[in-house]
Amino acid sequence: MNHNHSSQLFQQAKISIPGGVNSPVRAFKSVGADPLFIKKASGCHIYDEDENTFVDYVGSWGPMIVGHCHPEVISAVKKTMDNGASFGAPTELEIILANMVIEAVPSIEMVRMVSSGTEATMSAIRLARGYTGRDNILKFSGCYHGHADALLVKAGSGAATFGVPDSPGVPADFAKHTLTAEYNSLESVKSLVAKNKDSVACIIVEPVAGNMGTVPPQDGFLEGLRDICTNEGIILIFDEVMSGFRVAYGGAQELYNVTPDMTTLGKIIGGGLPVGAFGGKREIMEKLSPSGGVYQAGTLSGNPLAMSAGIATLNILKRPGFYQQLEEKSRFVAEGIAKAAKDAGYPLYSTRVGSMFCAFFTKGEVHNWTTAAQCDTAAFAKYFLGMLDEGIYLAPSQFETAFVSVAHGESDMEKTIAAAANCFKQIA
Ligand code: HOZ
Repeated sequence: MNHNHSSQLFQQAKISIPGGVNSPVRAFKSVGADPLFIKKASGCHIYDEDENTFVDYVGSWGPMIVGHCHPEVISAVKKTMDNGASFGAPTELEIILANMVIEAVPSIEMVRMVSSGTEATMSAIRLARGYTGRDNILKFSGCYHGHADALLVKAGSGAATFGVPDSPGVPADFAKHTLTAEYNSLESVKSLVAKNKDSVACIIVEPVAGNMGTVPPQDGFLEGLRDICTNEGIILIFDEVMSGFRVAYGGAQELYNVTPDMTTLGKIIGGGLPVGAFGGKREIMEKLSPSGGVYQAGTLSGNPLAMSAGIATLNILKRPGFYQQLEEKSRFVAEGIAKAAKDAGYPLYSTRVGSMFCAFFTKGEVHNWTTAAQCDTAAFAKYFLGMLDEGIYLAPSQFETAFVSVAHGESDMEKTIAAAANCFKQIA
């Protein structure tokens, strides 16, 4: 497969853009290749600048649950654009999307829109600190909550992929209030909370971890966090930027029936346009400026184009049978890949929650960052490059999640499984 044009563009990009990319996870650095430059996408397919077509399991890192260029989303955005791209003033669209989010997500009584997941988590933490009057926060190794200083501590996603989970540039003084526990280990949480009695403002967790590969919560983990937070006066924040409207319409909190105090959202609620949101109990949210004193703001917050793309997307998700169909497709492709590995005698640990899945290149089980980090990343790189050559576009890192959309057709998924079978045979 020819990638000449993409490689030329990458050389050009590197002159003017650090590392040639506007977000590190887009670089193919950890798999030893140049990134593809994408020209367009439609349904579950993306097309690069060399006229190659791929079945896409990145889905813009999560938002494209209805597929790329869904006609209803396109038409909603075009209609809104005709009236103006941004006003820096309230619009009715913001109320409509806010109400849809409140109706869908059990923990959210009020919500504020922002422009990215990073802004959502950063602001949610400020609010939790302002509300409780406490400074410490607790997160989990391998979880990624965007790139705010206090959260770039033992972080997943690109920070883990490139081996800098604690980023240079974050002063030790800023990171000292971030406590880090082991995902799926209530013991590690209890011990930190006990050592930092009455000083932990919030526990922030990906209820389905999606930034160290896909790591589901083990039975009792989320319930245990809920109990600890309730007993200790700690705000429980579910970071559902990835899992929100993805693993169920009401997110992981609906799926696992555990209600946090606050929730962060992004990705799907913007239908592919830049968006984020954080919400929760009214008494907490009302502490936010201008009703309260905790400051947070943004020129493009609640942008009309993003709101209309989000509303159109959520309207599609609400249709009867949507999640059932997505579940069947996701099961088919994820189980097909796992079986292909087994048939080739290749050791793999497969995980899936709804349309989020991962093939971990390890013999052992993966329940946290310690076990995820044991994966054979060199074998993953071979698999990634083999799949790319077969026309399958995966995230270029072992420590990311594959996303299925409702636009993935049977032939696309059969092609994916056949490609995986070839790759496993070659690397076995
Ligand atoms: N959460 C996404 C990756 N795991 C973010 C994408 C990005 O960092 O660009």
